[in-house]
Amino acid sequence: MKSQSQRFVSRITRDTLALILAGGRGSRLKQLTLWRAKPAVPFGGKFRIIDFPLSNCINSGIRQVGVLTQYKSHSLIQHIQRGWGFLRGEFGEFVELLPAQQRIETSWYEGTADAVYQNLDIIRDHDPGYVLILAGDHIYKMDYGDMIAYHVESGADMTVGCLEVDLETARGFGVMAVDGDGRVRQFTEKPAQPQSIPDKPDKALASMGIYVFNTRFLFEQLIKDADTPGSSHDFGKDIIPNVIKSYRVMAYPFRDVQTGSQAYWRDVGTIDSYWQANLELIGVTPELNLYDMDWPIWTYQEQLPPAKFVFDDDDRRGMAVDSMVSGGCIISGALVRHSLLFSNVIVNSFSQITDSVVLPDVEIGRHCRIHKAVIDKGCRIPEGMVIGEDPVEDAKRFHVSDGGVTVVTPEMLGNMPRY
Ligand code: ADQ
Ligand code: ADP
Repeated sequence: MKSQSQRFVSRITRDTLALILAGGRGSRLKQLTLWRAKPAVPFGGKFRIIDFPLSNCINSGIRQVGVLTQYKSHSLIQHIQRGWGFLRGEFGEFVELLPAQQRIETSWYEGTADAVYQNLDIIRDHDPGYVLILAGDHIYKMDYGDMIAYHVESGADMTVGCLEVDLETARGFGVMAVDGDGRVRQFTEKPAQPQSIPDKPDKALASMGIYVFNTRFLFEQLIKDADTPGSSHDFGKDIIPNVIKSYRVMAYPFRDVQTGSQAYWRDVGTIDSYWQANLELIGVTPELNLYDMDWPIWTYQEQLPPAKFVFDDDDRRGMAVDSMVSGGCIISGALVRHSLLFSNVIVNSFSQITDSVVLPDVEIGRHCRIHKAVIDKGCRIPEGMVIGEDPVEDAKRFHVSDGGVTVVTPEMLGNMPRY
């Protein structure tokens, strides 16, 4: 039987509309976001990044979700249409696409606040008590019910999800200072000199870019911001620094429910962090457990046959060790080591893949050596190609990141781009 507090949480999550901001490009992911929005970037063997906040909503009991899209949204829209249509409309459940469509202004979405403002009439129509605003481009597992309950119990007008990060990292975030009650007293978007937490000189309190609002309060603030000359219409730059002056804005620390310590949360905003976060998953006990059936990550899945490891004609064995290999893959007479293969990757004889992330629908010819690389969706790697052994050579035809990860996209090989 549900306890009183579970009932309370389920009542407020049912009264919440989640809006996932999925319009940003994520330009630091370089060629991986040339043809797709960052939330549509494949992650973890069979998912796309947006599946994480979407799954968090579903697992938290939030079944009314709008996804705000703009930049290169084709693959994102297709993914959501194919994979996220299972909610029951007749019970008032939905995942709805909200592309920039010039409903109010004759412009595309400007900042993140403008993106929400331009959908005010749609939000009004759904009439939720609370609006949960999420970023579509982070990897984490979080029960939003706890955050919304905290928001309601603390009598807040707005609540900001936050994390402790290193001072250096904090420059890329909204950084806040809170008082003893957890109320936000200062907020600076991407400060050059982030302020540290009083008893932790090397840490700062950073915004996760996720917010709970009482709906009426959100409307008031968005309408006020829309009329403010010079505003960039962004939550981090404009709305939060403004509302903390006169309203109750609370900071909600995101922690691991079991351990109480900092929870797994990754921005995967750069090629290096993307490569690393994917490869971390293949460890024996990764911080992000995708095998946890209490918090499943949902996605659109194609119907694919199992991965197959075969001896080639010369009896050369095809194998993968210390790796994750998704459905539809065929490894024939080749060796895959410490790598993550997404769906439908074919690796031919005499080839070796190490420390690499290979996105879906890639074919790797014979006698290839690929090391420390990210191979984008749809690449056809020709026979004998060597990637990741000579950064100078690689930089001439591919992209090499600061951390020495080689990124190869179909266009660099003369193949058609895939989204
Ligand atoms: P940024 O990381 O700079 O800062 P931003 O570019 O504003 O984030 O994008 C936030 C989210 O909104 C992303 O999911 C992005 O895809 C989406 N988005 C961006 N512009 C959009 C638009 N015009 N329309 C629709 N969606 C859009 C923010 C906060 C910081 C916080 C970090 C945490 O401003 O305070 O610390 O997120 O990552
Ligand atoms: P990164 O994480 O690499 O910095 P972001 O997604 O944060 O990339 O976006 C980079 C910049 O592009 C931000 O200043 C953001 O406001 C802007 N931006 C976000 N979405 C869009 C969009 N749809 N069209 C144009 N510019 C955008």
